[in-house]
Amino acid sequence: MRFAPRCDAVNQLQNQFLDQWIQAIATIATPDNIVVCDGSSEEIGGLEKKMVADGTFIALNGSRYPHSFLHRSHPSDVARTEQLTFICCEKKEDAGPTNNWMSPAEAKSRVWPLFSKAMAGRTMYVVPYLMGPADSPYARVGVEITDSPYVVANLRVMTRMGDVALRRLGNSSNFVKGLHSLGDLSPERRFICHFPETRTVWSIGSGYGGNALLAKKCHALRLASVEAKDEGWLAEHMLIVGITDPKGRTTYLAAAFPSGCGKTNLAMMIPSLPGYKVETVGDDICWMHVGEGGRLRAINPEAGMFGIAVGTSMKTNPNAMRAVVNDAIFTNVAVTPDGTPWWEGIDPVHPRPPPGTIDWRGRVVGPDRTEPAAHPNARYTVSMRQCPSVGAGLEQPSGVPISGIIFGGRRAKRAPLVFEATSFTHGVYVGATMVSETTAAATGATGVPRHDPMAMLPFCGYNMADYFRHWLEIGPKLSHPPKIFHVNWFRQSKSGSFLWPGFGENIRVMQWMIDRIHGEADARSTLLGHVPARNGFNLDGLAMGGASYDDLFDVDPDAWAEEADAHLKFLRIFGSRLPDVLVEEQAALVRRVAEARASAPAPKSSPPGSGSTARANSR
Ligand code: OXD
Ligand code: MN
Repeated sequence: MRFAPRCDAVNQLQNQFLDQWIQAIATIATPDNIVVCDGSSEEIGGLEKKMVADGTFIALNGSRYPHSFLHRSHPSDVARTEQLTFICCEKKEDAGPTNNWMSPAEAKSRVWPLFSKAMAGRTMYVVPYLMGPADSPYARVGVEITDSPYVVANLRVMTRMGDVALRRLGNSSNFVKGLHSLGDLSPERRFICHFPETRTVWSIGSGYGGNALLAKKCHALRLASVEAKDEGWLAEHMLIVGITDPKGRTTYLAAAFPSGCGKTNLAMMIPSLPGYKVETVGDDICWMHVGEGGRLRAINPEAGMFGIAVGTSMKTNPNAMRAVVNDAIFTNVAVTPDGTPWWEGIDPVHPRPPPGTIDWRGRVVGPDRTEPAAHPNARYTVSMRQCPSVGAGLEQPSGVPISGIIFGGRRAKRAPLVFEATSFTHGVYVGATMVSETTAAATGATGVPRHDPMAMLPFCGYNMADYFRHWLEIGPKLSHPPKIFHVNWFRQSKSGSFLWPGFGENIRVMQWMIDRIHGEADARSTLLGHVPARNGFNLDGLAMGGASYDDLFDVDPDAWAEEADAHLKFLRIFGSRLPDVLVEEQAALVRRVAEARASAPAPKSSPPGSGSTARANSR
């Protein structure tokens, strides 16, 4: 039998709750050593050396990518595994029909034993972290125990980690307890279990970011969404961006897109229109409170980005490219013979990797190879502070005021480029009935349309019917509610090309939204809500390859009749727990569809036609 070492550093913590928990875990997991991380550069330097020595990290070209590393994961451990992710609350109905549920008792008998001796021969790292700016009343503390030094290195970038978090915690028992072990990395023994009632996470069998960096999806979304419901705030899968327009006004918006649909690109877009400036506050997670003056105030709880590399280039996201040239961790990218990271789309002029490139699995890419060299979900981890467009909002303790909320899906058809909800309640309906095509960020088939309400399907830690109700209850608390919009950068022509150029041109859509927020832009009413008026949307100087205003904004009543049926079918899965008002909104949509059908001129407007914008991963 192995005995866990006592951790002297823990005794110095003077937090009996943390001390007891660490000792309890060590007794079960039997690590060889325990290290309580302070977040210092000496500490991370030592860990990096160790990881380079044992092959966990490969140092990249030190002059082109100083202090940057490549990590190759196990080939079966490359994305979030939603089917192995569980909400372990006492009552199944509190997890709701969109979550996998496991009772706490079952988790104790099925998952807990997997931690037994799981850290034997390994070091157990105790990683205190703070979500949110150090001085923010909205910031929260968590502690992740992990046996993965790769996780420690990532958490150091993604959160405010180490002493800063311990100082904030003091003697309190108020912290999220995350326990993570790589286990044997077998998908057969992989579980990501969330216990909202005890603010605990158990994750075993995966080193992948979304499964293993417990501060991120597990704490800042799944557990925080439950806390937010109980306490009257919102924890959302949203970017936060500030846009200063030529009039000198800065307007902050939060935007929910499913994983891999371009949140990072929008958060740090370089606007194509003169006179506009973008300030990046967050690229993935947003915590919003009802602040003074009845406005939503948003903080980004994270300090770094865990972005999708594939498709990122100087053309699609120059700010991300500039952010990752030093102090970055790359996961599952390819590497060129001179030690620089490479991925599909990095250089639109040279789509093939240079000769001698090594793929994400460590194999040389031959000249006839058709398979991608980087994994489609290859990632970079980098501090938000390295992003050239980062703004002071990132460190603003009270957050930034949110004037607009955007919901966005990836839809080849049906959803127009942008529309505005007619009220806060209608906006909640629009978010609740969002549909988007799946991407490589989660395992499983890609390109399959699915309902992903508010981009929170994989991240809401409780019954989504209650989540919708919570959103509906926030509205009346706001004397300045945000306007709510829906966007779709991904609409395609009949020939399968994107109709909208996306990226920096998205500022044109933001321009219309901002002008709407300030009561200045014209709109046309449709069965979905308001779309830009024909002469109220800025297409000046835009090469759209023959696509027109109608192609972008056409709303086909026949297609939306089918959509409305699909909305109802989806909403019905929540049974009597669903707020009635959402069913009423669906009935109102059906009525508007019928009116539009009755008044539709014959023949119908032409379907999206000949646009020829090049394909890209996310826009
Ligand atoms: C992410 C995701 O990593 O949503 O942000 O999967
Ligand atoms: Mn995400």
